[in-house]
Amino acid sequence: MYTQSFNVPDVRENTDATLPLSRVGAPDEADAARQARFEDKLSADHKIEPQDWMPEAYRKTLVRQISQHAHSEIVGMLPEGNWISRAPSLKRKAILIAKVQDEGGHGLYLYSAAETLGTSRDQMLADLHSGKAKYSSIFNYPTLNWADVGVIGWLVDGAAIMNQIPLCRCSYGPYARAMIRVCKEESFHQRQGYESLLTLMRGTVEQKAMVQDAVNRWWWKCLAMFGPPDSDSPNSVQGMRWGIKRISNDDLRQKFVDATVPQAEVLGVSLPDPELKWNEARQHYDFGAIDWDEFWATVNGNGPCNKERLATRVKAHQEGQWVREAALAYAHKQTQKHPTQQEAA
Ligand code: FAQ
Repeated sequence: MYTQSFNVPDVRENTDATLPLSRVGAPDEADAARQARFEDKLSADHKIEPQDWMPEAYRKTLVRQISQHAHSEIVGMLPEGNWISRAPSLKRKAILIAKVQDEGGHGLYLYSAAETLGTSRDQMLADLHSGKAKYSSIFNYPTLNWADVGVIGWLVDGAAIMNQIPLCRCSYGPYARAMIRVCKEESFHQRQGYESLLTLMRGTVEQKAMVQDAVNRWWWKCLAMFGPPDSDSPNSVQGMRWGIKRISNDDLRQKFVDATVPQAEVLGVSLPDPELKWNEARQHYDFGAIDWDEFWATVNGNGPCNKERLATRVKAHQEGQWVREAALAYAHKQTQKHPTQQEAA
């Protein structure tokens, strides 16, 4: 699996890049000054931009997180995309097409943000297609009925927004700016999902049962989306020190539960957790234990749909080869025809 932990060697100019920091001797003055400027910017809550010096471990961490995020967006198109041809009305079909297309757009903003760190999109996609790169666990579960589409909007997009709002304040400028637009669009996704479920809950007994069944299947998976408990999260401490992560996995999970329980009440569905209860002393909902074995099995490639999702992505990429070639050939032709215009652009 794709694992770039924070303890990668910190590569510095004019040093043996293969040695970890502890073995390269005292940093020279220029290094110390660059590191100090970087730290000062973080302390002042200023953004780090692509042209700025940054420690190699910070760069790698961002490439890891942003590329995983981008992969999640494009793999995340598949479970809902499965329902485009079976949407129950023209209105629902148009909304769903727009939503799935938005997710593709999010992938593109995120790949572009990651490319500013010096890793090519081809490399990131190769890592996804070879199974080396991670993407969100949530997209390895099947969408079995139409209510799953509404529940993905309500709960999966809801969890994604909860996680992504703090990323709008991430210390890396291009990621933070991409997140602002992504969050606005995710907010529409969440509302459309909830509205679709409200409509079903005003329908027949069968439609209500379909919603409850979908909620039962997705609830625990959505709680796991926020990542392992803080005590088992190897990347959190440094990610927070660098201002990449602003709120911990457990705190975001709690915020999501607290925000979602009242929404479930309005909708008229129950959440499948007998231990879910308001805790007056904590002023939060208590909730039951997440099955972390299942989460890790899914993250490690053994969820119900991992193989299918990856195969679909690889096939789409291969079948799109001629489009990429045609676009490159067209761009090349335009450069030949109008060299000055291209330069000006
Ligand atoms: N699935 O130490 P931590 C969406 C991995 S977008 C798979 O806590 P970190 C939109 C983690 O990578 C959803 N792997 O890691 C949409 C790490 O492995 P590594 C995606 C997971 O980075 C909606 C290891 O476990 N959102 O839904 C998961 O500090 C509807 C240890 O974990 C983002 O990517 C997981 N759920 O925190 C699209 C947001 N959780 O890399 C279509 C940006 C953890 O060391 C339809 N990412 N892992 O080998 C983040 O905020 C963070 O990366 C976390 C993980 C919170 C996901």
